[in-house]
Amino acid sequence: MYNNCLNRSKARKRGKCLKNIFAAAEQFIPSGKVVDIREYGHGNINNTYLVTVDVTGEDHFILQRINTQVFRRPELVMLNMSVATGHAIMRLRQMQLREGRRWEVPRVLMARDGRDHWLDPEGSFWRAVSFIEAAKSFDTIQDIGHAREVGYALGMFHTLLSDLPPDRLADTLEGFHITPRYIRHYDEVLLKYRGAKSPEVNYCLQFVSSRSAWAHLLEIAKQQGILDLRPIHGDPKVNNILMDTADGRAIGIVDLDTVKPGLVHYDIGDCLRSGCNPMGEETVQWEGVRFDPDLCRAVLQGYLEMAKGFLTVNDFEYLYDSIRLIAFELGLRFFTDFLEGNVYFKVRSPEHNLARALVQFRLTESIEEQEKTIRGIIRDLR
Ligand code: ADP
Ligand code: GN1
Ligand code: MG
Repeated sequence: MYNNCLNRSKARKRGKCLKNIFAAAEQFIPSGKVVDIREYGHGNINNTYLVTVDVTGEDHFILQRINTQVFRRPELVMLNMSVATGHAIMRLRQMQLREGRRWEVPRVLMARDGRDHWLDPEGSFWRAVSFIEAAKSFDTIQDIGHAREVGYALGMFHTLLSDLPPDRLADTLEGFHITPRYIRHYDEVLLKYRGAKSPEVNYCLQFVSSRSAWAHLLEIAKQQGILDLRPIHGDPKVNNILMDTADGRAIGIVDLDTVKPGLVHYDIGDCLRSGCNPMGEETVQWEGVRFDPDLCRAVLQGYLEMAKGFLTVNDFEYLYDSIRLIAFELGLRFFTDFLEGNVYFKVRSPEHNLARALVQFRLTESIEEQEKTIRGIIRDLR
């Protein structure tokens, strides 16, 4: 269940937990007072808070308790964040942004002891980042213009890191986006599953088994040297992309915990599976989920406007498969987590991850049904 103490009910536990959040927030302000703390955003992994302080000029910041069940080496997450943001800021200074555009990079804030994080008495890992003002993120794609900006944001991010040697980044989450590893884990979990086999569970079981051989293709292309490792974001879904509240243009991308060496295909696939599903990944009406080709064209147009220059012929060859694969992979990750008893993603009910898996599998089917159209869009934009 959502393990967030601002809404946790057990009074004693909640009291202790609140004390830790306030204590954590205070670590990241050199002077002044914390005025308010509230939950922020809808991330599935960390606990995120917006902190208001009475310091003029810097009146808000983002405070996060890193989920160390997921990120076993949070110090590496912080190291990557500082390498990636440092490089992006340097590149940004050399770049001419188009008229009227802004691009913001979240900054790591230091704790009073000069470190980039603070451990509370219970051992929780807290970090703070600068708040990007006058910006908003959406959980679902709003329209064609939004889709184009979401693509632009990913293209901008890849451009800013395109000359950073990937080996300067650590692997913060081993196996992340390595689909064959998710399949192996799924097989192990399935052997132990003793729960009910409802029609929905059976649909998912069938769905995975009919696609698991194909799911190795990006990793095979990587091993064969057809696709190269580059710095990637890892999680460029719609709600990690911030839009300017004044003009609706993309101004930044947050959630840098999964920045690491990887295939840009993981990012492109993730951005498209998220940006082309107008019903969103949390809908309960999974049967109505559809991959929208017009949104796909817009996201890719926005992306390629920035990134076309560094994509190779081979990169283009694998674009369609990466869209299909990352939707499938996320469905598999949600479904495995459901079978395993919800140990990874935050959930609101025991069936939440099953509902999310159904959405991604239906989205995958819709991508498959429209293969010709999607390949046509990619061909047109090359
Ligand atoms: P999680 O890893 O749990 O997804 P995120 O880092 O994505 O956590 O933060 C959750 C949400 O908070 C984001 O989707 C975004 O809307 C908002 N957010 C995060 N960092 C910032 C920031 N620096 N400025 C403004 N909003 C932010
Ligand atoms: C998680 O943290 P958040 O909500 O931005 C997950 C992504 C999934 C996403 C699905 C580290 O992202 O991989 O695509 O949920 N992040 C991690 O909503 O596993
Ligand atoms: Mg997030």
